[in-house]
Amino acid sequence: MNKPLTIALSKGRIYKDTLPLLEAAGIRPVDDPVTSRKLILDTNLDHVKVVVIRATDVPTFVERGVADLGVAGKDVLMEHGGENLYEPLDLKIARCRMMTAGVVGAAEPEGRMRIATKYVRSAQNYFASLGQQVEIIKLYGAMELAPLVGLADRIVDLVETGNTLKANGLEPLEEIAQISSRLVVNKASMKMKSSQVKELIQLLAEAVEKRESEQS
Ligand code: PRT
Ligand code: MG
Repeated sequence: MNKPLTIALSKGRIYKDTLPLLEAAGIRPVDDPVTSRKLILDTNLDHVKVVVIRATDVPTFVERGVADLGVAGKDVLMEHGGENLYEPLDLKIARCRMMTAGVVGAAEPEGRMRIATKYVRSAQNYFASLGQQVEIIKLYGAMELAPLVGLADRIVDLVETGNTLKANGLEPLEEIAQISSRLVVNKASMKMKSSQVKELIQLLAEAVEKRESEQS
């Protein structure tokens, strides 16, 4: 007997890149979240559902067991604090880097640097690891604007192509972390639904391997 399994995904790039991996594991959502507006998607398997939520909410859903598994960016997990979750697999999708950036050619400011970011915890940990005292300014978006208007000296943000920074006269400086999306699993589900969860992890791991070997 198959126990019910709920998988938490966010819309956007994670959803798009996770679909082929789920497909390889034999799971296909019946509805498309972009067109259907449904938040709970049925799949080809009666016992498997997909919930579509905000990227930053995925760890909360999985930690609290309303989803058994989920896919979340390492950036989101670093901010959330992953202590109450298992993180058994790097799906190697939605890759980018978390970086500091500043105005092109700007000198390092004297005194305490002001850092604008939505990644408060990651930024704090990074500068603490350097023994550098900084002032963190929490923003919810458009971080690139902060150095341009004099709100901050530097930002901490995700960089993929670098085009967003460039378009705003900013340059990447230090790399804080390599980011990719991870499979996360609720701790109780790992025990209570062990064989199903482990089988799914195994199938996803094989799909990731296969895709990586085809790409290289
Ligand atoms: O929907 P909501 O806004 O709540 O969530 P979200 O914005 O986190 O979702 P989404 O789909 O935008 O991002 C989901 C995850 O994708 C993130 O948590 C990252 O792990 C991963 N990811 C990979 C990225 C990028 N690449 C990325 N480039 N997330 C965001 N960006 C943004 C970045 O913040 C910056 O604004 O793209 C811009 C930079 O891109 P380049 O190519 O110009 O350098
Ligand atoms: Mg977004």
